Amino acid sequence: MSGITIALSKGRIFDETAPLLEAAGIAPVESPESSRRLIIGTNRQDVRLIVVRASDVPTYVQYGAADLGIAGKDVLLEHGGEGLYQPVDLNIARCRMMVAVADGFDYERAVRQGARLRVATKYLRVAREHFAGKGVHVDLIKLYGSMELAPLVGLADAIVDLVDTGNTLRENNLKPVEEIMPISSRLIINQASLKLKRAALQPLIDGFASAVTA
Ligand code: PRT
Ligand code: MG
Repeated sequence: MSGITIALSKGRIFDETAPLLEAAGIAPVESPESSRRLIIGTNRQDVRLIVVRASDVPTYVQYGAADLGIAGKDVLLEHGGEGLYQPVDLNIARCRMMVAVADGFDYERAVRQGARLRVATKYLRVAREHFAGKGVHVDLIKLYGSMELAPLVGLADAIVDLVDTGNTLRENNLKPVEEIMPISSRLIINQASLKLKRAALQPLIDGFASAVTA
C-alpha cells in the first residue's frame, strides 16, 4: 500500500492518542472507540487507522502491515522491538512496572534468605531480567491477565504487573514492594517504511513529537 497505515489499540492508550493524532493533522472519519470497524479512514486520503489489540501493535508494525503505531513500553519489551524504530516517547498511558506480594508476605526477608520465589506475570522477559539482575531465583508462571489473583489463591508468591493508582493492588490486599521501571507509550515505526516513505512519514512523526513537548 502506498498510503500510510497507523496501528492503534482501543482502551487505555486510545484516549490519550486522540489529541496526538489531531496534532499530526489526522482526524478519523469515525471513532475507533465506538466503531466495530477494524480499518478506519481519516480526513486524509492517504492515511488510515487499523485497530488491533495493544499487545499486537508491534507485530503489525514489525511486518509492515502498519507503517506506524503506538505501543506501551511494557508491550515493546516483551515483543523485543525487532524491525522497529522507536523515535518518540509519547509520555502517555504512564504507569510503573512493579513487583507486588500479598500484604502479609515478607518479600525483603524472602529475598535476603535466598528463597526461590514463584512469580506470576504476563511480562516474562522483564521479570526474568529483573530477578536475574538481583540474583533472585524465580519460577516464572505465565498469565494473560488478572495477575493480582495469583498470590491470593496460592498460585504465586509475587506478581510482576503494571501499577497506576495502586487501587487494584489495595482492593486485593496486595502491596507493591519494588519498582522495576517506569512505563509509557512510544511511537513505533517500521524500519523499511521509514526509508521508503520518509517524505510522508516525517511530518507525522514531527506532529506527534511536537504534541508531546507542547
Ligand atoms: O486488553 P488487551 O488484551 O487488548 O490489552 P491490554 O490489556 O494490554 O490493553 P490496555 O488498553 O489495558 O493497556 C494498554 C497499555 O496501557 C499497556 O500496555 C500499558 O502500557 C498502559 N497502561 C498504563 C496500563 C496501565 N496504565 C494499567 N494500570 N495497562 C494496564 N494497567 C492495569 C494493570 O495491569 C492492573 O491490572 O491496570 C491495573 C492497575 O491499575 P491501578 O490504577 O489500579 O493501579
Ligand atoms: Mg486490557
